[in-house]
Amino acid sequence: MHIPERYLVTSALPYANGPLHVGHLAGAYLPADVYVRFLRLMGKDVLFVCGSDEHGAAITLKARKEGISPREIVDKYHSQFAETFEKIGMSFDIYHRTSSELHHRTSADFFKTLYEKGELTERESEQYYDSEAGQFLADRYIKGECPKCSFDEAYGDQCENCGATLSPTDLINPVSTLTDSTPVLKKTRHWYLPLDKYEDWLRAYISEGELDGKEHHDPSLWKNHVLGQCKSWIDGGLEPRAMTRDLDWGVGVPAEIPGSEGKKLYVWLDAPIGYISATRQWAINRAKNEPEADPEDWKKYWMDEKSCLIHFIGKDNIVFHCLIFPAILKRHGGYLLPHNVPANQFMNLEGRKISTSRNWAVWMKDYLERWDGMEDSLRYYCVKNMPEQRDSEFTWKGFQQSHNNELVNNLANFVNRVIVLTNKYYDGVVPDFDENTLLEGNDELGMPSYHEVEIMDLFDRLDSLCESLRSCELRNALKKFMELSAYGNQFLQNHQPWKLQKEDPETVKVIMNVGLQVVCALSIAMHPFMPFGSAKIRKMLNLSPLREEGDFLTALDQLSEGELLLKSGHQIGKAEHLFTRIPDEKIERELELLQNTGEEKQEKKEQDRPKLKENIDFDSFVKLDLRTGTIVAAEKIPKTDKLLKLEVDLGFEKRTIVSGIAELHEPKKIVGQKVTVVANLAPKKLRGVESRGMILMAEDDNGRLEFVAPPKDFENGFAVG
Ligand code: B3M
Ligand code: ZN
Repeated sequence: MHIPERYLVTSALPYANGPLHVGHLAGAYLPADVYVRFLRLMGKDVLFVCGSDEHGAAITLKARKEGISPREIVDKYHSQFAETFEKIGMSFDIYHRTSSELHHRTSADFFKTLYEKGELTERESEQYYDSEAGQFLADRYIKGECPKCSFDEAYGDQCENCGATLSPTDLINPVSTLTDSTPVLKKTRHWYLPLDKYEDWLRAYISEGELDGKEHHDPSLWKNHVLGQCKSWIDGGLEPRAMTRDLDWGVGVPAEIPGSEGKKLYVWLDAPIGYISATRQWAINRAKNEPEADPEDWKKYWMDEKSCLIHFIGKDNIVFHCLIFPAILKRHGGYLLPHNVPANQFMNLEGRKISTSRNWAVWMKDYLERWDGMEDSLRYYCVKNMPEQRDSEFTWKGFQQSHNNELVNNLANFVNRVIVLTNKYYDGVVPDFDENTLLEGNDELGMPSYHEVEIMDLFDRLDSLCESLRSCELRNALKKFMELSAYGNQFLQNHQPWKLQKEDPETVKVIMNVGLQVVCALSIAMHPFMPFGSAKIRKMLNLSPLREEGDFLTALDQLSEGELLLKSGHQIGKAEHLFTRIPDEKIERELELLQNTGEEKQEKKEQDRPKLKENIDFDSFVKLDLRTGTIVAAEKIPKTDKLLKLEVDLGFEKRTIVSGIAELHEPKKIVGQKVTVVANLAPKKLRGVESRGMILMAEDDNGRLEFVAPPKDFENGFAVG
């Protein structure tokens, strides 16, 4: 196993088709930033790249909706993203974009090499074509009924109701979202990557961490959910995947390839190559400014065996980074393959999935405006609740509590006490002390002094925190950080220097010196998580901000040698507010904004209310047989996200009814619920369960879904009409 000399770390390139929210931050950006800052503090050569993903059907779709060009859309979001990332403290070495000329060139060349090496197979297939719009339809442009759950708004690539992966021809009654017309199948030719042929080596790469029969990485360092997803894809059988599309926005297939006209690279081919073009651009930029730098320096990160490639992403991007991109890189040749892909799961918000279309999110842009100067608090809360192994939850109350109880009461309080007392007792000069000053009778010959014991303990704590960071267990590392601060507080509390100062100033010097070393250690360990706060503490200590050039490693070395981080005689600065309490009103305001007030929202509501359907005659209406009932049993249907199997008592009989409400209603909580049932709906099989009827639900545009039901004491089986 090689010990990496050099790291290339990437964060998923965000789609430039909508604003960033906290789920993005906690998923793919913050973890990478914490990790990268840590590596730099450990003296590693690390390059951190990202950029906007500016191609793909989602962008043209959005442009169409807003009646502007794709270029306008990507320009708007690209600059917004760059600003957001900068404000929240993302320390990218470059934030690039895939609409750049360099990227187009890089990815087109990549495609050309694959083509010339005979790695791509050309195939004819039938795809949906919108004759009215005169264009082939990307998967996202087609909607229809899901064959699995009958949801009638499923997309050509996925059903958002049951989560099934679909292809457009699976949809029942497909409709083009461009013109609402029925698309027709038309022949087209595309180039495919024969993933099926790579099954064996991909399996060895994922399961054993082997490549070409050699050890490549340690798979035990990969997250279980990442390995699990990859294995289940491989076990499900890999299929050739089209690498081109019929689109007019994207990277063109190189003109010298016959049949290239009108063809663009598939966005999932060009986007990961965006990591490469970003690295190239970084090298070019640097070579302009630094005489000894070379525009070819990017190759060290992508081609030198001593480098290590790490992708931070969200769980929906796993197959692309763990199977498809590695396959592309390997077949191209010359490039390193990912050594780890520490994907995160999703962060929910106040009990619901974050949803852009439903405006259920904490938008980064809003946060940065309304919570100016509190970037670290969000970083702290998002690391604390990072969806590392499973989905996690953002709540505004939780945010407030963690800020007030942990950052204010624990961390800021400790730092403040040490700085204030040092100024008060010693005019801000780090006190020297007598090694032999005894606190707890540590006076046996050859035994370390009390101060030495404390310094060793500090070393152990920092070392263990480093271990967690090294293995990318960020929640754990943050916990250890807060424990160190809590320890500092406890230490002061135990010794009460403010009571001791009069009668035993020599002992107080030892206590305060230890306290100062802990504050200095905190300023270093805090830096990956909360770089702004770290700089503030450094200023209070009258130290320069960390340079991210091995500063943590140096501190550990010093402590292990018994050397102090803050030398006696060093003059510190004055206390400043590190964090201040968040009042309830501020949180209530956020909750209100989230819960739909504001005029803008009301307006949106009018638009979002479903359009009235056509009139029906009375006879059609009376054909409906609506009855009162009670849910008597409920259970989730395995392997679905939304479906519940319900037993409903209709008085005269019990029925099995399948209902798509599992995400919002827990089975055990709805037993006993009164319901209204469409009792004469023709039976239908859903996921192997025959559903006999339908439960009436009311849904609003916030995703609230409630039972339309008679009162509790109403008997079952009676007519509703
Ligand atoms: N833009 C998908 C996403 O934002 C995609 C990531 C590309 S990483 C190469 O979820
Ligand atoms: Zn479905």
